[in-house]
Amino acid sequence: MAKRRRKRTVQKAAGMSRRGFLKAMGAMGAAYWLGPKLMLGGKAYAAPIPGGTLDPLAVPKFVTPMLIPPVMPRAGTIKQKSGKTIDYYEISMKQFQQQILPADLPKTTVWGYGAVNGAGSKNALLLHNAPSLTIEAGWNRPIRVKWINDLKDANGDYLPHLLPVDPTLHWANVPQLPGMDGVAGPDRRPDYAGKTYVPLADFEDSNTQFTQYTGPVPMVTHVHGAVGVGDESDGYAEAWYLPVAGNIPAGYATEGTWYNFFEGKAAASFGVNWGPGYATFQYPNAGRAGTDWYHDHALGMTRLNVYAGPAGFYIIRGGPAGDKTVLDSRTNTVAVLPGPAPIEGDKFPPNKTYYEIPIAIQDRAFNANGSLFYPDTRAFFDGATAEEPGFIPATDLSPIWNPEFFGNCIMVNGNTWPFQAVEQRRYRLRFLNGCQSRFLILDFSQIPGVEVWQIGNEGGFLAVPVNLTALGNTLLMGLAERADLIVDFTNVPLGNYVLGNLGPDEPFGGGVPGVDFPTADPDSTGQIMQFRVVPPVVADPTTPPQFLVLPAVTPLPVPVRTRPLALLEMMSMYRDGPAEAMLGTVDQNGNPVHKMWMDPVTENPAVGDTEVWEFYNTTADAHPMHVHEVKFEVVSREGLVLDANGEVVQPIQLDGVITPPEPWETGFKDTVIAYPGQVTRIRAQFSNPGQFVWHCHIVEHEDNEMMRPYRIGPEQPGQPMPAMAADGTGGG
Ligand SMILES: [Cu+2]
Repeated sequence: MAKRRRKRTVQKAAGMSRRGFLKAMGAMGAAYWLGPKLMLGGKAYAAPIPGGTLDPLAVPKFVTPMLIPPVMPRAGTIKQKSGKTIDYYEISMKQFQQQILPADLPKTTVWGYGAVNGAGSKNALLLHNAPSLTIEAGWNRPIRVKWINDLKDANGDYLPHLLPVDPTLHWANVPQLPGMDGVAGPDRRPDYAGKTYVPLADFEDSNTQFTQYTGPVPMVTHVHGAVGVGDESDGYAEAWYLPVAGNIPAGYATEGTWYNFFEGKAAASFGVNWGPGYATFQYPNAGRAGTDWYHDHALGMTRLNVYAGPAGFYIIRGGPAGDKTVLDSRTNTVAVLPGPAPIEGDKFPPNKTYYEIPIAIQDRAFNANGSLFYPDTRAFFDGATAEEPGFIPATDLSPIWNPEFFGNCIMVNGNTWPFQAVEQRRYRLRFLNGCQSRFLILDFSQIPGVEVWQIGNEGGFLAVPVNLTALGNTLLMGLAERADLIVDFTNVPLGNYVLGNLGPDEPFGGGVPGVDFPTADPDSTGQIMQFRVVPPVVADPTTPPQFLVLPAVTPLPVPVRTRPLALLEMMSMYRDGPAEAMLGTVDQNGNPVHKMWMDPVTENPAVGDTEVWEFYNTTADAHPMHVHEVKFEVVSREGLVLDANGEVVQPIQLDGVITPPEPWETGFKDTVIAYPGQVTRIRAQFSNPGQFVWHCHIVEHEDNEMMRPYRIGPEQPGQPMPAMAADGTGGG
């Protein structure tokens, strides 16, 4: 299918100006999308962000104490033949109700993970929550998890999705509808030729119509940041599985394309048996100590599955880059970092005082009855309807999928706008941006006297502590990025203060808040949570961050090759709006080559190779790029030559303006912001053979072609072949 790129007028501000998807006002008008923006004294005020029937301004803020997630209980420990002891967990995903909104508002039906066997822990917390309990891992001590898909009702029947599933993407395709090649099977983009999309309420005739998918939900869990994990345990998007329900329709696939291959591999590697409704993964925890997280990764459904709730922290401690290796430069002895964090056996909700706290920030929207709101029509995004310009198969537009989604409420550790009491002392706060499409710019400047230092990111400790207060008291966080902060409230006057957000309520393209883009609505999404500063209980024993000597960062080996890769936006042929986001390669002449999920692997490092990957971003927006299996170094960024319309000139040319990594991008990362009009270079060593993925972590993008398989080492005997591409290629 021929595609054209959108033409747009842009201004270039340091190569990073905001040039979003969302310029076109849809036919539905201002009620459906961002209204005109008013710049007032450097602050921009946007019309309220649309969402469900619950007005975010009607949600009382700072009335709920922030939940500090306790620790996930173990089912037991297992002594391996090698003599190594591993921790064993049995964790299911279930549907339940949770008080996410303040207590006087309705509960919300969500999904979440929880332990179903606590035999290996005292005071085991067998409960499900969103976000879920924190998995505590010891460095180099493997963890084995039986992940159970238990999305069933009391009768044992499957539960349909809480949110509208678009069946026109390249998705799990549980009903095994034939793809463009006429072949039926899971993990395809169904061919709906001869049928017309209608909303669920209007669906009558399956011979001439199709609608959203309401069947059983596929799930597969990924530990984001896991290093050295086998591909069978990485949560490959085509290794999903359904719950064991009594009413799975005949002809439905109960597992994804790769499930059986990985089942055999897990049995051979670890002696574990998989069965209907579950898979058992094992994580070596070989990476540096740091803050990872786990969430669902099913093909074409990650945005919906994660939005429904299932996610949690996964913290690795100890080893050669653990807390005990941090020194105090004044004495050259082990430094004291703020703690404790929750430990196994602590209660839910906690009744202890913690000075080390993980904080997951997620955006959500709600209906007045408390249910989650997520758009069920493309019209929400830009007004495109079944009549104008029409949907797949008549056009290239998916009827339900939205290119981005911005929730109008901020949820922190599972509650909207909570508060946290903090003493006048130092805290260690591990932040995660777990939003859908929303880049966050945490703003500490509304907390007088606070001093904020960043000591870690996705790959554990930075090379040196970074004084964020000296850099403006803000911190940019792309989707899935983590920031390990020392926040010092010692000199903050007693009182209540808001942690703000200066990121935009729309796609992020870099630049200065309030100058290059309007900041988030100051009355809703411009606020994250409240800190209530109280007097200290005891003297603060922790080492001031300027005296912290962080463990040495060992550089990766010299790269053996450089891989130019492209970030691409596919504009609709029928409308001034995106049809999908894509990845690809860059050919020898500098021209991007589009690749779809179904195309054969193009990134294939040999085992042990170190490579530079270059993300050439030809789109209008920044994309947080995540590579599974490795932690990488950020090498540099460089501008691309743009034409008069602000489009990246093709063949691609470099403009020679090279910028080094930001101070908070030192050490190792697993997710990096690739700005528009730039190439972002990373360096990684690929040590463990297998089939993995790299993708954008704007989950709406990831679900619609902005994800690619990659393989370390040779093809594996017996591995599934990709479905044939529409042009007859594939199968390689
Ligand atoms: Cu993206």
